Amino acid sequence: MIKISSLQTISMVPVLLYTAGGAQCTILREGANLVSWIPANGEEQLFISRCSGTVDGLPVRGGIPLVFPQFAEMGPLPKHGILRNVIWDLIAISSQPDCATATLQTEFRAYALPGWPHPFRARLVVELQDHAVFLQFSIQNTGTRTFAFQSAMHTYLRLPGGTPVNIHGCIPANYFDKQLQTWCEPAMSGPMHINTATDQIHQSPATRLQCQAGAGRVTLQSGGFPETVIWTPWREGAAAIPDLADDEGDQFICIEPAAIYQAQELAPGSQWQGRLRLVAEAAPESETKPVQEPEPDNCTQS
Ligand code: TA6
Repeated sequence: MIKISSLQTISMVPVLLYTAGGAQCTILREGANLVSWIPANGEEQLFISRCSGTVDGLPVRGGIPLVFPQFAEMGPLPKHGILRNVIWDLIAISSQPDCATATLQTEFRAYALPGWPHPFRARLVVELQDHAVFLQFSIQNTGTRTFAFQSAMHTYLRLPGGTPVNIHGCIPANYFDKQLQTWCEPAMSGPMHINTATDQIHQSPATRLQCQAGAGRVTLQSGGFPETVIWTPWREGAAAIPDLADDEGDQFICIEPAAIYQAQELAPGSQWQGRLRLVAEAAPESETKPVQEPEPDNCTQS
């Protein structure tokens, strides 16, 4: 039996959701991070590094960290902003046979943080169904001045290590390549094929993307985010990340609905919403088998 000995311990207890059909997910109160999602009759879909927590001050490496109000190092705040490290309150939880929902919230007062003078309320609603999970992330401006912000749902999708990834459904748009530090034009057509370190900010939304690796396929449908980040360090980039094991670089890909170059503005009293629905399914066999070479023609001309 687990003993809860203090309020501090209670605040760290993760939130678990289940459906009657057997799906389950886990949300950490630290960062309101959805660190595990196992659909009914399925496997874990999200990646968590086994080195998470080994470096002081770094949030969990994996799950779906929420980025706000700054993306990466594009401002004076800590990398990816301020929500990843705070303890969120669980304000509601409910369960029906086919669906379970949790709502977490955190509030910041004005001038609580150097570099960010604006008060706001952040809320995350997670709704679990048998084969899907839906996240609704909202920010309310509780102050008296309009502010602009960047945001992302930094979704770490788990991969069978070493398997190339195909992303179907990308809307062609210019992208910023963070490795090359330059803007690029979109590829002509077809799925995006990834088997090497990649770090790109695409100027189009993840309206309906399918990430396929091996036999698994996850569909992402986002709303409210105009851009999409695609990042994986792959094998070659793992060693540079202190809280990632050297063999974990090709075990995840981050596909992140985002608002970065197209920052969002929020007037006093108003609310912005970003949404992400993930659906797990097995890929059709034709997409998982390697393309067959045509059989040699054994016919003899008569
Ligand atoms: O979203 C992609 C990215 O900005 C990458 O450039 C990479 O640095 C990644 O995020 C991880 O950031 P983190 O702060 O979690 O190490």
